[in-house]
Amino acid sequence: MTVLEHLSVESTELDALARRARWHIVNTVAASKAGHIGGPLSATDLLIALYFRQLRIDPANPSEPDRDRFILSKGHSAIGLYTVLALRGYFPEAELATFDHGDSRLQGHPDMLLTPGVDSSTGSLGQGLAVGAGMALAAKRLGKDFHTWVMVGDGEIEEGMVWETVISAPRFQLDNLTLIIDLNGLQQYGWPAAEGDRFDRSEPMGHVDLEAVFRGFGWNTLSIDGHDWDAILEAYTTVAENRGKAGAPTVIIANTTKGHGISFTSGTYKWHNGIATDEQLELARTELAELAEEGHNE
Ligand SMILES: Cc1ncc(C[n+]2csc(CCOP(=O)(O)OP(=O)(O)O)c2C)c(N)n1
Ligand SMILES: [Mg+2]
Repeated sequence: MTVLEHLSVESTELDALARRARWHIVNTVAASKAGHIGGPLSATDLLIALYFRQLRIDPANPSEPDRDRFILSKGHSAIGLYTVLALRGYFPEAELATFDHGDSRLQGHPDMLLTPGVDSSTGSLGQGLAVGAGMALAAKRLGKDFHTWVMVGDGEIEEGMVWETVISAPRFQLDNLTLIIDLNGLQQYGWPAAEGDRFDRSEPMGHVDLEAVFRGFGWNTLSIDGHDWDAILEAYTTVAENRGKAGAPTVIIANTTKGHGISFTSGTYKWHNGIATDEQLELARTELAELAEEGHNE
């Protein structure tokens, strides 16, 4: 029988898991010689907390109809999702080594037809929130109480399609839908040289009061530090407590740092993607030294 429940992993263990995940991300991308770094690293803590504390899922039954859903709309951060899915038990951590190989289940962007635990194929930015709203609406119509979570990037929300759903979701009273914005202040490139490299978190949404905008469209809003376990867990708990009561969808605006957790990748668009050298890998390993000794799925 399927058991759908969330885990109650302590913050200290979440931290160890996040370090392990960050090591997998930088190491796997280096070994596969392709993939993204900065976006997966800014999202790691949010994803670890979601999968180890919040989602009601059963890795042994990835298609269980009543499971909570998660859509990584910023699909280029696939290696971040695969890493967390592996740690959570959907497939062996060793399989991460096949990332982006032609015959692998772990393609460069998530494919729901290939990878256990992936609820929607993504990669073309802007689409995931609309898919998630469809799932949330279906849950309402079918009388099911699963929750749908979607994560977007801050560059991604420049896509117009995102806003079609931001406008419509409150009209359907989708209080079973939560959007996480990974507000890392950077996207793929910096500003043109004439304007200088700003590195001031002002790009791409720095001039927009996102909380006010979402509130204006009828959303519940939470704004947090996306690398602070207490803040993340409190926000997720608030969402859980409002389940079926909030009357409207909720957005968690998570202030993060692109490339967080490793010194040379932190805070720069230049590690949006990239292959670490052997020396850089060694440095990353040292910095993430508190790696959990044993995996959860080895
Ligand atoms: C429709 C679309 N346009 C362009 C791209 C190429 N692309 C991949 S990642 C990226 C930048 C995304 O920035 P952001 O949403 O801020 O993501 P993060 O900072 O979390 O990596 C771009 C332009 C894409 N995948 N899809
Ligand atoms: Mg970004």
